[in-house]
Amino acid sequence: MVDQKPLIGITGRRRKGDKLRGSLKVMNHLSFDVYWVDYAQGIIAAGGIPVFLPLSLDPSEIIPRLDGILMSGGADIDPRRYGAEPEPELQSIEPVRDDFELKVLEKVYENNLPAAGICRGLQILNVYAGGTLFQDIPPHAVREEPPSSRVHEVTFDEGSVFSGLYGASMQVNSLHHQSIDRLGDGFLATGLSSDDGIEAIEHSDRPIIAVQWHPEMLDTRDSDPLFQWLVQRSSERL
Ligand SMILES: [Mn+2]
Repeated sequence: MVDQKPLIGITGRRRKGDKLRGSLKVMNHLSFDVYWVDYAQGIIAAGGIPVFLPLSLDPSEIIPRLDGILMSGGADIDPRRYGAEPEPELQSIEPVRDDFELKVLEKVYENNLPAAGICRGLQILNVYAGGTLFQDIPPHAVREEPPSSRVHEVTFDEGSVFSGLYGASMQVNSLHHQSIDRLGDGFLATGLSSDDGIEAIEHSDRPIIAVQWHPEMLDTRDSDPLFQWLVQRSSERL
């Protein structure tokens, strides 16, 4: 056992200055990479060291030096990435981020790095593996309540990674307006909502799991099993 904490990369998003409240007007045209703090807090609480990944990095230079990766939440993925045309209900997209994250996942697969996905993170993992998305599923976009509100149940398959982490079922928050339609190659849907939505996936032979809800926004963030799983699996590489 090496007495060292694993380095866990976390993806973020890009914004122009005029989209950031409080940014000086003179900086309106400048780009900012932004990251939610809660993902990093979850990793820190589980014993890992979070590393925010700027979108300009070449993934082939950084991914082999990391021990694990967390694919975070964010905007819709460009449907053309999974062979579909944009529907009217599609919300904002970030092609630069799509491009970066798909290259990150190429390197994650090459290096067999442990990975966890949250919300958009689950979706980009699915798209990378050849799956598709529903572009709008309004009942799951519960955005009028605090993001920590547990609004529906997820039931986990017996014997899955998730039943080992969370038990037979759990109540989760739900902020997503998209979800998995066709599952990507190698993934199993092992957590479902009562309306048969895919809420949790795990890879059949890689250390990759992902959830559609937001554990980092729940009051259980600092003891959440998803972060513990990621830090544990990443530690095994040290
Ligand atoms: Mn949901």
